[in-house]
Amino acid sequence: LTIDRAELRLVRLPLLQPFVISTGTMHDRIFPLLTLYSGDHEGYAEGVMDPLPDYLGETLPAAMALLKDLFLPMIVGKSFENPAALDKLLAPWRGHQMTKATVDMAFWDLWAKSLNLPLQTVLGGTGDAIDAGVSLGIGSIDDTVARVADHHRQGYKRIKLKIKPGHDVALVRAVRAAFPDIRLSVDANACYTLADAGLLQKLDDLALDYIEQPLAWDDIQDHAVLQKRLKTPICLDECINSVRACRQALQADAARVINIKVARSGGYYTALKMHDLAAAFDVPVWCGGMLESGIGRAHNIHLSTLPNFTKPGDVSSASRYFARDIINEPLEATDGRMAVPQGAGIGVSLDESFLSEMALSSESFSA
Ligand code: OSB
Ligand code: MG
Repeated sequence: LTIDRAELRLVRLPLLQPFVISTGTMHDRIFPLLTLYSGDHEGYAEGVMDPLPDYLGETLPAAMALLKDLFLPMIVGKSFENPAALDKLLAPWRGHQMTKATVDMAFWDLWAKSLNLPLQTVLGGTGDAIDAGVSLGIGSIDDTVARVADHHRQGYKRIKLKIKPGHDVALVRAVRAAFPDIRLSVDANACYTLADAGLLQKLDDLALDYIEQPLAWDDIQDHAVLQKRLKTPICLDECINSVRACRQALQADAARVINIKVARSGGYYTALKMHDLAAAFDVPVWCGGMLESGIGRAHNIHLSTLPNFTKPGDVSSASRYFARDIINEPLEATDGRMAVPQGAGIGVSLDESFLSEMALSSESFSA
């Protein structure tokens, strides 16, 4: 498969509501949108790195520079037998998983389209719909209970509450009191330390499905210590940025649930290895989200059809985030289920007229 050309656009999509997590507030998504061309086929992916290094160390300006100066010149005009060949070329560069994943994901879409197969099929997934969960940003207790009620009514199969110090035990108690039976989890985005173990133990009585990334973003060891003191499973997100980190977390019993994000893994190969490794440890996984547009969301839906994705992920309706998406197909949950977009590759197409309005820049790369 020869990559004839690449197009890199920087797109800005305003969020309908600000999204607040322990590390900061997001008002919009600004992301690289990459198209790879081969013959009549086009493969798409979006980057999920933030403008500033808050969720992980990567940043948007660094990603744009790496794509323009290194990764795209390396691959345009070249032929790759399959995604493994591309992965081999990118893997030796250190770090920058989200940037590498942008290239990798676009190539998997292109490759699946060249084979005329849905992405889920080349990844090893099956089924025509997935369970949808939802991630609710930080807000007041009253507002959070109202949003939980709304999303529960819409049928979401799991509701995740963002927490931070001063916005944790009382909030989760209030939601649990109002909804004794729903599947509930919390995500701290790395804002506690082992000194907060006593506070986190108070969450143990609230029947949470798991507590996501309570401690530092790169600290597997402290999570293992904390897990010994909690009944509730710990789920790791930020920490799981390589197969080795995934294996070490599983071996240390630092994570009894794993959130898989392809972007954080550097590409689908690593994500698939993490998926299989977790299965070998009898640890369930689910697919995380990064407030993606329809392109990233379509990738996430395909990945979520693999067998060890036994917990609902953060793949919720696009209309919760954006007044208008950059794809033509509506990706909406119905009764807590999200249909897998049909057709070859990720199965969605770009709304070019809307994109031309929302693109801040565009650059084409040819051999
Ligand atoms: O920790 O999973 C996270 C959004 C931005 C950065 C980190 C995270 C999140 C979410 C939102 O939880 C998931 C989504 O709705 O896409
Ligand atoms: Mg998380």
